[in-house]
Amino acid sequence: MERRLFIVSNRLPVNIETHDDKTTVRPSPGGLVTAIDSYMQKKELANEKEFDKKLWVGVPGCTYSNWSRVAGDLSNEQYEYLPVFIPKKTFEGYYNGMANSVLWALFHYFPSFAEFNSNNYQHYHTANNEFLSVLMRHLRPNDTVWIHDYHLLPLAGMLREQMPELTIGFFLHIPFPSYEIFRIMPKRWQRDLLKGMLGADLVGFHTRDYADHFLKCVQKVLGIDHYMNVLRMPERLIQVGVYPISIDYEKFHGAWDDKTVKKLREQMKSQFPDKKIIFSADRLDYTKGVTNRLRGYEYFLNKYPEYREQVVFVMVIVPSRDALSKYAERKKMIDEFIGSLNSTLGNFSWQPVFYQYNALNFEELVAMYTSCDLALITPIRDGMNLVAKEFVASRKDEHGVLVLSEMTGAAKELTEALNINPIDIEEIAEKIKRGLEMSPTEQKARIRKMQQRISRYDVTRWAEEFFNDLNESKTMKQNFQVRFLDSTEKTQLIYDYAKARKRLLLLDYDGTLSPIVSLPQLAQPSDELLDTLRLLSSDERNDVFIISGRDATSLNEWLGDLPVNIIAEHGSLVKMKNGSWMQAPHAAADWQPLVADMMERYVANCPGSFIEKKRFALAWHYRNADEETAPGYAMDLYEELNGSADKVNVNVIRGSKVIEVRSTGIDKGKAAQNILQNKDYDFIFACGDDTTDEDMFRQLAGVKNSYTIKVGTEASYARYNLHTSEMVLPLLQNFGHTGTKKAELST
Ligand code: GDG
Repeated sequence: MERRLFIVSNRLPVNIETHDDKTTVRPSPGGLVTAIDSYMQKKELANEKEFDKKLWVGVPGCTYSNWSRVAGDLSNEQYEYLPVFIPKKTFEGYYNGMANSVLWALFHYFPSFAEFNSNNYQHYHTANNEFLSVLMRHLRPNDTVWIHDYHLLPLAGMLREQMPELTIGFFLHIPFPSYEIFRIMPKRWQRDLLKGMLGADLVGFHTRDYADHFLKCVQKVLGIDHYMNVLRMPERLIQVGVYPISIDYEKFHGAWDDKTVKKLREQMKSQFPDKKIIFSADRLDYTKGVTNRLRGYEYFLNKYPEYREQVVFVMVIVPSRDALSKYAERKKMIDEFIGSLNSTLGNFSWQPVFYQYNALNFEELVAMYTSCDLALITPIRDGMNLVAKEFVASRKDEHGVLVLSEMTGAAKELTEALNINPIDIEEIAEKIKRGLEMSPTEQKARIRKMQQRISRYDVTRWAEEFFNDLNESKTMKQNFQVRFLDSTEKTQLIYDYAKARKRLLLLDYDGTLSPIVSLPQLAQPSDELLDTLRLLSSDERNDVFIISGRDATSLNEWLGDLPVNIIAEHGSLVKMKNGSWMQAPHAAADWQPLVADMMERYVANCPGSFIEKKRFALAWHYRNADEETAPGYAMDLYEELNGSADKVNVNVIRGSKVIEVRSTGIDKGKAAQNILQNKDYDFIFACGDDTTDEDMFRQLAGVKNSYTIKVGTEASYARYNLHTSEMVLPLLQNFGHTGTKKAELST
């Protein structure tokens, strides 16, 4: 079957222009197109072709009738374009109202600029629905969909509902804010938007900070935890990753030698002979810090007057979102500031700022990048900022200084730039001076290092890493699922048990051998269970392990008389049958007083909750606490504990209505691994109900002759699910019964 990739973004990468009643259409390939195309080329060259067809879904920026007139002109393009037509009023509310007036403002930490309006929120959903409708007309279950940016936060969730099997990636190009900012939105919006994003299999961000903010918001708002950046929903897993976007390095580096670029560069230099040139280029936006940049420049000229007439600032602003009043106001502010600065500091022979409110073409832009002495990039917030990377890549001469705001995603990678806090006008002035006075040797060293990094991690690599992880998430999805053991598989399981010569049985206790009860001490084993365990463990072909998070004392009290092996506290303590207890090398308890203090506060505030003390673990249970309020306390405690976890070398685990803390390096997976090292089993059976059992299932995935069983209806790394713990004992009884009839079965 044809393998297809659907790219979804607000706008289609095409330019449609109508002049004198004639409409023309031209593809306008941006960074994303380059990234995807070069990734695919690379795959094809390696004979690993992944997609047969590429389709792009987005708003075309023209009317339906204009599109119909020109659509044929695009038929030979690499992409099939699927236009989404959104009624004007809906588009206005979706694009200007919600995306740009709420999400853009809030996600860039400008909460006072956010204009909350429930009609616009509704329009935002309706518009996302329009994208959904177009997609649903074309999609097949084995397709891959890659959704881009803040305009389309709900879309992955909408798609997932309709087509659970789809592979969906989502990438956010702007920052993801901290929870304190995110929570400013109405709660319903917070939940909807996050749930929407969680429709994807892979959610990508530019930086670790943005990913961490997202994970925290998901935990606070939806109560979903992550383990190593994987979020677990009842029915599936979602991976969260960091993919700093980059540029087409060769395009910018190679442009140095382009004839037109060369000519324009010389023109620029001869226009300002003997002057240092400072350059900046950005879209008109309040996030870009343009007025502060100008203030910093003004401060520099006032503090260091010897630089007057020795320097010019060439500033390009690209018009953007002019329908919004905030943007029109910004334009006015910039115009006025520049007018005043030029008239107060300038004279008939020198103008401090040269300003253009219009985009440059590619050659002009690179000519500016390569003729200036210093690029001054000062956003108050910026997801990444590609201008900084483009400037560095363009400098084939290994000259020029980058002054870069530490509030950009790019600052995390371009560590050799001169960093500034964009609010600090004095710092901007000092760094301008430092940059203009930097020796050519230092400039070269800094630019070289940054070029090495950008050329290695270019836009192709960005796409490659995203797709690699998206593919991995497909495999993860296949391994993590709900699959109930049916009667044929059960017969096979029992048959395999019967014919095996050396068997390993790993049995969790609470929720598996015994149902969950209100107090841990009430979960005594029934006589029936004890008889079954006795029967199984008396068969010399069997190694039976009770593998539990429980304390050793109660396990010993209840099961100590049986010839079973016991693993207590997730592996901290082990007792081989008829032997004595041994402690795992990593087990430690010195952290307990600190953690107990934290937990005590939660016991006081959350009536009904209690602490279970084990030798090497502490568990805060809230199964008997108020159902409404307890999960909130659990989340706070979890977070507080996690904040201190690294310092004291512990792991914090969220189980079913319990938060448990134990020494690092101890889990049921590692315990299972230790057992497997010692013997060659030809039948392995592992059964458990809790998140802690997933470590064991993951460890056994792919191990020959192994059957892993999850008790419960949630997705799991286990091969099979059993609905309830009541189904476990009859299965074990079947084993016991069959074991005695081995001869009969094997004949
Ligand atoms: C969003 C995020 C993130 C600028 N002036 C001219 C011109 N440009 C081009 C640059 C660059 C692009 O515009 C600007 O890229 P940025 O990264 O700075 O910002 P946004 O477009 O707002 O993008 C941002 C990005 O997504 C990618 O994920 O980095 O943080 O806000 O490519 O070259 N191009 C031309 N003339 C100009 O005058 N031709």
